[in-house]
Amino acid sequence: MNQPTLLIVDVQRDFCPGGALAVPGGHEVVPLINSIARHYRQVVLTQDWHSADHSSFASQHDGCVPFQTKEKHYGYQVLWPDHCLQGTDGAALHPDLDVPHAQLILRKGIHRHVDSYSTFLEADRVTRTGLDGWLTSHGVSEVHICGLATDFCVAWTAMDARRFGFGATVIEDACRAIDLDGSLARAWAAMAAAGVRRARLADILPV
Ligand code: VGL
Ligand code: ZN
Repeated sequence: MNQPTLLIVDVQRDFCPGGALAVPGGHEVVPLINSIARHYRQVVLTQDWHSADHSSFASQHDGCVPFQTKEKHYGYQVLWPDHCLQGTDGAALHPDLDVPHAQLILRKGIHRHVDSYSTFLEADRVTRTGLDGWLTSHGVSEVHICGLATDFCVAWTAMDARRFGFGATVIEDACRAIDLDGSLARAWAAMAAAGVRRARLADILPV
């Protein structure tokens, strides 16, 4: 199948206003994603899915506060508020997301000591989620990516898609960013350097 697969990244309650790690305007992507998803035959959803003692949480480090960085064995890690605890309402997909034909829901960030922004490779840059193999077994060569947050999970997913040899396009108006100390501009520059294409909904939707 030559059609791109749509990856819908982390459109979960905790990343929307009122949630534990709310992305500004995060809920706005829901109707936009609903409108494009039906144009894709193959859709994959992802969920950030942490244990309550996950090491990316500031609460797990004495004297640390959310949004500071800390050096870990695999590099610098932003410490986050507790979010997307496995099985909780905050970790649920946004209730208005309407993508009944999605084939795979992939949960990531499940290992306590390693974060995983990317849907392909965890932050140690070694542990695979298996998405590359899943896509390859389905004959997929290209992914379109939307969701939350542009500068973290969307960007890392898009760059890793390139690393595994897939064509990758981020649908920018179907994403929202956290934008921590310039992280959004850095993410777009890194994505461009990795050969990630950037599109808008109007480029994707049939006229
Ligand atoms: C995300 C921060 C922490 C994301 C996940 O989905 O972009 N950001 N965990
Ligand atoms: Zn997380």
